[in-house]
Amino acid sequence: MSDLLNEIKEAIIDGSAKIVSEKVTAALEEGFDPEQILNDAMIAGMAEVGQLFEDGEYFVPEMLVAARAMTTGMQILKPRLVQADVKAAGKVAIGTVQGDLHDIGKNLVGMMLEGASFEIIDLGADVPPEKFVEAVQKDHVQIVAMSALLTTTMPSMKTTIEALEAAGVRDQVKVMVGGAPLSDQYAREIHADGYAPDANKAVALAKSLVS
Ligand code: B1M
Repeated sequence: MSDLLNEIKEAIIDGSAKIVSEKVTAALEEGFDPEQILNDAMIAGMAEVGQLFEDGEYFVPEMLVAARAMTTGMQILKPRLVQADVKAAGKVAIGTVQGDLHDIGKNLVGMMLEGASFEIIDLGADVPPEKFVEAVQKDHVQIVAMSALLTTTMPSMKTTIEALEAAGVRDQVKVMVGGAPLSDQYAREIHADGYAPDANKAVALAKSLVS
């Protein structure tokens, strides 16, 4: 990997938003592909942060500053990743499920969907089932997109799908799910319409769900 990408990765691990900002800007000026900066440097850095947490070397505060540094880098990359078309491909309500505060993956998926001309209604993190239901009823979205990063919050996806059924709107929307602990099998078990392991596949899935 190039020195510059390595420096971005290290700055994510160190949680230095300032260095991430400088180096991502420099990498773009040098002509690096935004997706390469994102995947090879930034996401790779976050994976390492997760490993350090698992190994007991990092704690929540370190994860938090790394997340801030990641968000800073994503904001710089956003205009290059998102080149929205005029016509919306469909409307998506996206959120991280109840009890879960991890929003970086959700934001990334939202950003990529926006880049693929979807209109995004971002419900944020820690979203209770009724908020998703409300988005279907009031905003008439075609897709409900749920993210979960914790094994303990995955069941909230099932609860949300049940809430959509109880409100009588399940047939009006497609439900897609994603997040590190999820799998295709889990998505089928909870009767979601699709699962995507990463942001690019989420775009392909959303397109197929509305086509
Ligand atoms: Co936490 N955390 N965290 N954390 N955190 C993880 C997830 C963990 C794996 C770390 C570890 O142990 N190795 C672990 C979960 C274990 C488990 O349940 N299996 C964990 C834990 C335990 C916790 C706490 C419980 C810690 C504690 O308090 N003791 C706590 C829970 C708080 C809560 O949510 N209630 C907690 C807190 C936090 C912070 C708040 C400090 C911070 C989040 C800040 C934020 O998001 N604004 C944080 C962070 C940063 C992480 C790690 C290090 C990084 C997550 C991340 O942003 N990755 C994470 C370790 C790891 O992931 N290796 C960890 C980068 C992001 C781009 O990837 O989100 O996976 P990801 O998204 C991907 C795909 O999953 C997919 O596409 C994205 C792009 O490719 N995807 C979708 C995601 N959503 C999708 C939706 C789709 C489709 C695809 O369709 C709708």
